[in-house]
Amino acid sequence: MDKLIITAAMVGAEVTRKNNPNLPLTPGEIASAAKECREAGASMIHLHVRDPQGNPTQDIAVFQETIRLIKDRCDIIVQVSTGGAVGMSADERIQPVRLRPEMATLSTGSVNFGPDIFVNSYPNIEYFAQTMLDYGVKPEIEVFDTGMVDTAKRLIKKGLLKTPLHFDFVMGVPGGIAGTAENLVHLARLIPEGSTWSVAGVGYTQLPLAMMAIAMGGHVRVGFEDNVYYSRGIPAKSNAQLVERIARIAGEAGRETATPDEARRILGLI
Ligand code: KMH
Ligand code: ZN
Repeated sequence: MDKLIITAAMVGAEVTRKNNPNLPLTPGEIASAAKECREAGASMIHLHVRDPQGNPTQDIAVFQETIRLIKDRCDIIVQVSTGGAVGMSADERIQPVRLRPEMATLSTGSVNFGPDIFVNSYPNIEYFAQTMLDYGVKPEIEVFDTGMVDTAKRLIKKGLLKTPLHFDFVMGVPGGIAGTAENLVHLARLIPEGSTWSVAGVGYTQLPLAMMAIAMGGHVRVGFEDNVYYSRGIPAKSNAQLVERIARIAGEAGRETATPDEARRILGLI
């Protein structure tokens, strides 16, 4: 098995300080949290940013400043979000890809998202994939439900996605695929041979799905975007605390965590 890549999704678009008072919001806070996560064993961050009021934004200038501060502090891989927040336009969401980050997310389908809808029309998926090709940015395919794997396969056939792909199975979103063991095994079997994958379990599914991924040879995403608790009713002290637990469990199971450069090699970034 490859070494384990831990991705920290530290900010998200929906979480607030009411959900967890330790949520990083400003570029400086996000950069410091990224360094802590790196020291705890993360090799990648999935990056959302906020405006000065703490609301989600895809403003390229905020991304630029945040990435600059992160790179000042550590060597972690930065994967920008193109999902942004529910209701944002495609043009708004695609902006950070123009900064040529190492990776960016690409959701390959629409999904009910709690009471809302996270809209990804097929023409917009092609637009995002083409833009990532143009800017030389490797996508992480965000899979919220099974059919999204099939859409990714269709994009490979059209030449809009280059293999090997890296998938992230976001499981347990109300409206998306449930975070069960059977579903994770099913998704891992569906993706094209030679792909890499990680799992992001939402809420209480985060830890058990992460433990499955460690055993299956997949990779793991944790962080406040998906889960603000350390255990039932107990808010996590930091994103790094969630990363540290995964690194510890993986170590106990004989699976070392990847450094950012090792992760770059596993993902074909270098
Ligand atoms: N905030 C969600 C609606 C991504 O970052 O690519 C979408 C999301 C996916 O977070
Ligand atoms: Zn996200």
